[in-house]
Amino acid sequence: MITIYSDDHRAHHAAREMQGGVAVPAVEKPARLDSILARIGEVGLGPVRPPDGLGLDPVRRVHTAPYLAFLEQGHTLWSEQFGDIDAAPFSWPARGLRGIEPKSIEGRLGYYAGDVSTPITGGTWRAATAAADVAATGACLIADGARSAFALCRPPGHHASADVFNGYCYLNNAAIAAQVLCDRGAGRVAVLDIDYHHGNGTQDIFYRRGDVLFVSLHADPAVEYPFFLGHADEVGEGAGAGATLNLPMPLGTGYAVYGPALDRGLDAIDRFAPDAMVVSFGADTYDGDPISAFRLTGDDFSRLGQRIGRIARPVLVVMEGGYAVDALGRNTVNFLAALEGAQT
Ligand code: OKP
Ligand code: ZN
Repeated sequence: MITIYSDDHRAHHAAREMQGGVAVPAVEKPARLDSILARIGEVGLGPVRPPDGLGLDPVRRVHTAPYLAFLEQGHTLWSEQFGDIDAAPFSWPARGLRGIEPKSIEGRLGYYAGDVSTPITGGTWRAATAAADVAATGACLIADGARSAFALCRPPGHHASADVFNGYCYLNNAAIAAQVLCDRGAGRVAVLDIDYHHGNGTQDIFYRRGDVLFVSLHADPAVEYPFFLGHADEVGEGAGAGATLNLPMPLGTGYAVYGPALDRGLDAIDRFAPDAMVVSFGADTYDGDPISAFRLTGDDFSRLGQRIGRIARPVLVVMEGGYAVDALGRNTVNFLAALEGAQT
């Protein structure tokens, strides 16, 4: 399987994130991709190539212009006031307040942010746009006839909506890829999100559309981030009614529960008969993940890949979460190799 990768992800390396009320070293860090790249080389998964430099056009198809302007300038404006440290919000337009964009950078951070754990650093814009380019390039390869491709990118994207950054995500790489597939002629695209966390951004972006099916397997939002979306009764609206499927599962879920849920999701995708598929892949469903509570093993990731590969559609895999850095390369490449093997 071909991998698309840009070294520009290193520009985004947040010093800290908030967990349990204190600032701790950020778990979404450059070493994650080093682990995956090393394993790709070890097992000879396939070639690794840079993105095409597609620019911001694919990004603008998914995100609003004011949001992109904010993301691009945000750290510079913040630094003029607070110095060269990572920018984070502390105030939100919660219930009872007016949701209009303030003028000050502090206010704008709260306006566009969904949480306090997604710092905007001096290199965030560069890394996030490179990640979007990696995903868009992968989508072009699929549109040009590849059976599979792997967009190895960070920061991740599935929590980011058209105009909200949260959950370590700024630009929604998987949504950008799905939109590229639509724009390149796919009549129907399925997004299968198997990150541990619900892909609230991707769901929101496609919620009212019937041409993009969104299927997500994740920890129950009643007890896990992102908390405010991802329940089973969210099924889409308007033209998108029936084109969202959420399969939340309890903390502690292992393969005995996860496998049958995946089959349900894949059945729905089969019925939808998409021209192509985007998999938002997170390895944070792993037993040893430091911020998650599912119990998949290294071998289970091979089983997931095999089941998804058997669906016999062109597949772009887009990297999302996974924070057990030592096992991340093995788990991810287990998944990719099994997926490709089941396709042929
Ligand atoms: C991003 B992705 C821990 C706070 C962590 C953010 C999680 C973001 C996950 N209590 N909150 O979906 O892997
Ligand atoms: Zn996750």
